[in-house]
Amino acid sequence: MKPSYLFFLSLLLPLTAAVAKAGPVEVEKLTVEGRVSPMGIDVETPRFGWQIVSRERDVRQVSYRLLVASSPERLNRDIGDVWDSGEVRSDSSQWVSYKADRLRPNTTYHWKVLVATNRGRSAWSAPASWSTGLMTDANWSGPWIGLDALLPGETEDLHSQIAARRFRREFQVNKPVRRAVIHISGLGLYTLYLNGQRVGTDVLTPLPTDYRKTVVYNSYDLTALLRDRNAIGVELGSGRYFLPIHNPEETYRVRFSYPKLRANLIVEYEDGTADTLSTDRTWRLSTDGPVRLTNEYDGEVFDARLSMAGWTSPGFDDSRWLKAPIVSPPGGSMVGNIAPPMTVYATEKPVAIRRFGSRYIVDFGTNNAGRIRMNYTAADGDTVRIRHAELLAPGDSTLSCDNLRSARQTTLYIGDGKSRTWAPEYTYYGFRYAEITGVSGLRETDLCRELIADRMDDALTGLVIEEENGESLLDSIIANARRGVRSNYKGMPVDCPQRDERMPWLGDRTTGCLGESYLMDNHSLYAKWVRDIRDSQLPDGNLSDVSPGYWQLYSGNVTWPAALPFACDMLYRQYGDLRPMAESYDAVKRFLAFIRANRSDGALITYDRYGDWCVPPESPRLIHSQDPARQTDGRLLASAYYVYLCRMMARYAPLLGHDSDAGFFTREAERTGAALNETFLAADSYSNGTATANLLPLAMNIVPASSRAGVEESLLRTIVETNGTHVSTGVIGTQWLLRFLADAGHGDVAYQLATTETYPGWGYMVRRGATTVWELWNGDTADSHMNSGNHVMLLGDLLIWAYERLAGIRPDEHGAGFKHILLKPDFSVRKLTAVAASHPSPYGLIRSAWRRTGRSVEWDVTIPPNTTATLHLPDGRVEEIGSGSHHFQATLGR
Ligand code: RAM
Repeated sequence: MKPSYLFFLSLLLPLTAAVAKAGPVEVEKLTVEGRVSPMGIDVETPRFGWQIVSRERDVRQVSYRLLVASSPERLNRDIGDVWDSGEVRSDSSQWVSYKADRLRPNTTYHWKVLVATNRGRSAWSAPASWSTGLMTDANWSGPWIGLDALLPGETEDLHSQIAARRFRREFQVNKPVRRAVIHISGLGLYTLYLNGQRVGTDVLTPLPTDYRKTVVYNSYDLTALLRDRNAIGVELGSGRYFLPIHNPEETYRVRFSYPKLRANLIVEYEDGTADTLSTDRTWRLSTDGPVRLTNEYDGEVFDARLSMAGWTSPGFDDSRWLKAPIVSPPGGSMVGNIAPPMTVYATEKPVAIRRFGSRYIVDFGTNNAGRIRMNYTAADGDTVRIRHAELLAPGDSTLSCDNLRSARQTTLYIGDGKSRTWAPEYTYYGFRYAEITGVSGLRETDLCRELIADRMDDALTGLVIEEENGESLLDSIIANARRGVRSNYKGMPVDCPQRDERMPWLGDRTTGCLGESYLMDNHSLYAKWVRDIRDSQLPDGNLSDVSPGYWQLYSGNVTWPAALPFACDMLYRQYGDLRPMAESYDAVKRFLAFIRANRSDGALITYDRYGDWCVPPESPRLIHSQDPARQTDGRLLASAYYVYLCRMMARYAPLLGHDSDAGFFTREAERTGAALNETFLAADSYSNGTATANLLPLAMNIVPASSRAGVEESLLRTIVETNGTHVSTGVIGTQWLLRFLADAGHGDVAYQLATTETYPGWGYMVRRGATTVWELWNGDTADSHMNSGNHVMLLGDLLIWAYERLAGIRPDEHGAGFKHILLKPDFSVRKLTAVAASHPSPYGLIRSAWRRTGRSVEWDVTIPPNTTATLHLPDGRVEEIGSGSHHFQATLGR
């Protein structure tokens, strides 16, 4: 159900209720590296965070004391034998670094914290814990095992197909066990079983990386599952490691190798001794299981007749299985649990099932990404076929698969007459519709759709917008954005979840990552992704436009790789985490040096690869406009982004101890900005006067003061007069559009652009039945070969504008992670009567809800303890507030 405006008003109640009986201040939501109780992380200096809860107002932390103990008992007795921070006078309650002896691998640590505030002291928080992984490659034992060969029936071609590899190993436990943890990675994808049970609820593990550089592994606590006699079973699917599309001529596709497994199970006994069980030749391997063929794009073939009942339990006869061969390692360093693995985050019933002869067309009501789980008994030898698509063909009785390109998106299930629930394990599909054949009768209870994405908290990230005459179309647009963003999170942000691409294109997320952070807690995903991007860097500084670099596209353009510094900046701005930028600073610097050395002529940056990708074209069928008047000079795009990035580096240099770089980057920005103006600015308009050409220099503050008003007028003319207040921008321009208009006092124009129901626009997509965001403004009419129904790149800055300008919530320039908040809604939009939103910041929930009646505005805000805010009232007053809930009334200024 959609939250209402009143719901947001009510959000301040639980805060008070939670502490009604306790003292004035409490501490909760303890995190390590931004995550609640993470397991198996390899961070040497983890950082702690906590939230303060209080019914008092204006609460500020004065000091904290943090204890880390080696056992819950010690912690309970207030003994920090690993680390006792002592009382530290500081208002930091996020990203507080561990400062004690080196952490041990494969160890659980227990911690708690108490704080003193200006309103009193808290008691100790409830205890929390985290555990370390193996920390370094050297701590791993045992080789990788697998089968470096294709078997009969397997192929490595345009539709590569490989059967799942199954591994098993039995072992005995003879002494009382204190703790048993397995550290495991299976490439491309693995599922882990112990004693007949699937371990955990993660799916599509491990997270995707460039396996030559980084291999992610996961750690699972198996203590409770161990018996005297045990069996481990692991199954491997191909994922991205065994190339789903192999075309020797397409050398940009990275070919890794065949599926392989590495695991270390460490059993610690009560008597203080320990055993490590590692993958080696004593493990058994079989390719005769039911998962006959796996391919992320094409799907999976499951032959239930080959089920091998009991293969993950002790006592199964594996005497005919192979002794697992030792294979070469993938090459990358092992990195523990870098971000939470994916999971099934929602299960949905179909909204309609229609029968056409022997075929059933199932409609799930919305476009999304996941898989169908069947709860259907197929007769022995019968094949159930499930095909998936985003669209129906005209007539609505068959799927329209043209926009999937070569991806088959098909599950085949061959029955054995037994009842079981089944779903493909090593793929996901982008779809709204499915066609099912090979079943006799299909009821709603026979199937469901499981939605798959990274684990992320998206509670309390709502936004409600009311117009004079009721609901705003913007609510539907944001719902579509939310669905699209989530379905494209696949351990990396991919461009689309359906066709034979699903690639982590950088440019799609440059600004997107910031907007997405208002919909869900995307910190870990992007912290992981910036590492992926760094992994792709060549010695000369160049970065691939796709990272992890499954496609090696080193075009050396500026706008796509800009996602690296932009994502680092987002992580600092939204979460207060400076480490991603600290770790990427050098990579960004080298990238900018590469651009300067190889892509410039004088001060101007002269090379660009994608232009203002996907502007609305001149004809409805076209994917890319051929009309030069709609396109923006690539030199302008590249130079403007270069200026922006140099300024960003100048801002971060002193924060990261590179003070001497600041001057250099400032000069670089000035030089290139001046060259840009010199080359492109004439008669108060840049270049050929596209909206993007005038917008970028304005939004990035490159326009000389004397021309600002004129250029702004040119931009407004293009938007309003030439394009009838419709977007005319592509992926690049749209990243700046709405925010600039709102900030320049054209809130009504921004709102109209965002909500217009006629082509082109996001509202148009909604009116045409879209339930996600299209790749193309003309996604309903354009050629299908590059026309995904579920891309998020055209969102541009829409989400940022909605949360930061309409609801008015954003971190202040000097208050990274919402330590200091800027509350500044754009009350000027005439059509709007009320906006309410909440944002779960690292410090706690921020809420802003305003309503306008005539010229009078009522505004309720709440900010969490240990934050402050500057608040801009509609009558021009500016107030500084402390934590708690505040009510304001004001009259709109002129
Ligand atoms: C398309 C992708 C992506 C975009 C690139 C340039 O193939 O889908 O969204 O970044 O092109």
